[in-house]
Amino acid sequence: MRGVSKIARIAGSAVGVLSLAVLAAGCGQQAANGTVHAAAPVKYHFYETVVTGGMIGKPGWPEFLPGDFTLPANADVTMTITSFDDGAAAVPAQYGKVQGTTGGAATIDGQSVTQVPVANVAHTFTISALKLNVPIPVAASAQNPTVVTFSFHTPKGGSDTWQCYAPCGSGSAGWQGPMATDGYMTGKVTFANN
Ligand SMILES: [Cu+2]
Repeated sequence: MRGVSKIARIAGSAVGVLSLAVLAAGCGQQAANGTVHAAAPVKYHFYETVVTGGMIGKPGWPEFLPGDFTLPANADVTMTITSFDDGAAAVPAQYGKVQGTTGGAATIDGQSVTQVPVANVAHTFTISALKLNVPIPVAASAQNPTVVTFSFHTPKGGSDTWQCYAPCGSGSAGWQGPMATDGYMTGKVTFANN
C-alpha cells in the first residue's frame, strides 16, 4: 500500500509521469515482442553472392558464396543472389526460364520477369529435384552487379544438390572446373527442422 501511494504521488509530478510512461512502454514492448515471435509465420531471407574467379584470385573459377548452406524446412524462403559476373554463358532454352518460384517469377534488378534471354545468362541457380530454376543475367559490369530475388517453399526436410546450368566452367563444353566442384557452381542445400 505504501508503495502504491508513493507511485501515485510521484505520478503527480511531470518527472514521475515521464518515468512511468517509459516503464509502461518498456513492459509493453517486451510483451509485444514475445507475442509477435510466437505468431509470426516462418519467413527467411537468404543471401548469395556470385563472384568471378578474378575476384577471388582464381581466374576461371566463378563461385557462389556460400556454396553449401542450410535453409529452414517447410518454409517460405526468399533468396537474393547478387552476381558480379559480367561474362555470359548461354544456356539451353529451358534454363532461361524461371521455374518453381512463388508466382513463377523472379525480380531482376527491380523488374519482375519470367525468363531471361538465353544469350544474356551468366549463371543459373537450379535445384533439379525441386524443379526450381532461376537464370542469373550478366552483370552490367564487374562493379555493377545484377540482383536477383525470388521466393520458394522449401521441402519438409532432407537435402538436395543445387547446380548452375550455364556452362561457365572450363573444358570444351564449359562443364569442368567450377561446374564440377562442390562449393563453386554446385553445392548442397540442407533443409533443417530447427
Ligand atoms: Cu555458373
